Amino acid sequence: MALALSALVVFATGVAGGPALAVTPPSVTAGSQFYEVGGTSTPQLRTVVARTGVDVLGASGDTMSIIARPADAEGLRALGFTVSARGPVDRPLGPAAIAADFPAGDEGYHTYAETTTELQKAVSNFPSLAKLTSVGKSYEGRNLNLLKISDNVATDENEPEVLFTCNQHAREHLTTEMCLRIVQRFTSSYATDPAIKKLVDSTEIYVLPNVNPDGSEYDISGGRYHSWRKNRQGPGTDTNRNWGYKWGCCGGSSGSTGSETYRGPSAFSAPETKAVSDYVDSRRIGGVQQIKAHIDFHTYSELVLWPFGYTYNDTAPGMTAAEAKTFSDLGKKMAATNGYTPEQSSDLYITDGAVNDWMWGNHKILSFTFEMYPKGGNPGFYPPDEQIVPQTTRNDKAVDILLNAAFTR
Ligand code: CXA
Ligand code: CA
Ligand code: CA
Ligand code: CA
Ligand code: ZN
Repeated sequence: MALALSALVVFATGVAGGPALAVTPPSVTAGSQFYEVGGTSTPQLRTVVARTGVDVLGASGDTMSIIARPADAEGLRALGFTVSARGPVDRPLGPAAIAADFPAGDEGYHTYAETTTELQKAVSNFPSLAKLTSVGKSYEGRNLNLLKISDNVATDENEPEVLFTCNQHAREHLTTEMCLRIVQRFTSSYATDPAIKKLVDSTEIYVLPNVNPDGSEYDISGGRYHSWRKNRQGPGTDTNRNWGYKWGCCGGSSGSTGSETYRGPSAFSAPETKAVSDYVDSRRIGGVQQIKAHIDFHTYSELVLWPFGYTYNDTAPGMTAAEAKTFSDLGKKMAATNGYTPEQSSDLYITDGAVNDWMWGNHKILSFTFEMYPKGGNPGFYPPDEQIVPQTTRNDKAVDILLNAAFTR
């Protein structure tokens, strides 16, 4: 039974042994390998690699980690990069064919159902501090849960609002744990920690632990990991290339459905980005955006990133030199507490349609991306669950700094 069921899952997903999907991203193509690409020390060189359509996992120093087919690796070598294979993508099958939880050994991570339960527990344990709503539904119909944390939580008070979003990319599971850490800390430490109480009393904290629940559930289905990045709408859209600010403008996303950075047919074509952006739009009240600051958590590379991503320039229409300095000062201040590397996101590589450009470009929200642990390719997207506590607590001070920054805006 288990065998038949896992064979069925393999068939349905088109991974290893099943028929090729009509559209097959490199990360799920038989024969795909992890590679390290040397000689990628500048944003321009990293952008060249990203534009070839290989699956970029992270970048550190002069090396990028990617998933690619051997033919892609040859192509990169022909372009002059040093490319070293680091092993096959597929991980061994775990015992379960149905994902009641994460693969064996990683059960400390929270599935979508477990995450929802944690949010419900926060509300039942701290009803005056925590309120659970949804900003809408994913493509497959899951609620995009939003937890508000504040004193007098039922009332929309005139306090700076701060948004934390996690798991836009399916396989970046450590980020959901980061959002849950924020929920835990600002509810259970409220009564005992005066610094926490002060922040909770004076702001309205919004936590959206999973922007892409269809993708993250798919990624752990069948008792093994699938290295899935996108949402689950048709061939999958990269939600972090689907936001409606200079969408598709600048070669920082792909129009090919099979690409890992497929931007979708139009801005906000993904129900997930549409729902979150509608929610943020709705927080513009009487012409004043209530949300002042935002972090979108990703993995990996240990970076603090800020807009704009669509251009290498530090300043642009909608980004004065003074505003760019505000971003870089605050980004550096946060990075000094967690040991990440602070930089404008285009210093990594060019992106268009990413969340931070929209949050800042459309709403003047101080919007950052944190690329969490690890720094390099190992253990990549799948750190053992023992890393959850150290790698999420690592960002406590940076989160507090962002909340404090919301006051001065
Ligand atoms: C990123 C995030 C936000 C703006 C620009 C760049 C990096 C992110 C991506 O490419 O979307 N990297 S990641 N998490 O490996 O996909
Ligand atoms: Ca679990
Ligand atoms: Ca309040
Ligand atoms: Ca308010
Ligand atoms: Zn990501």
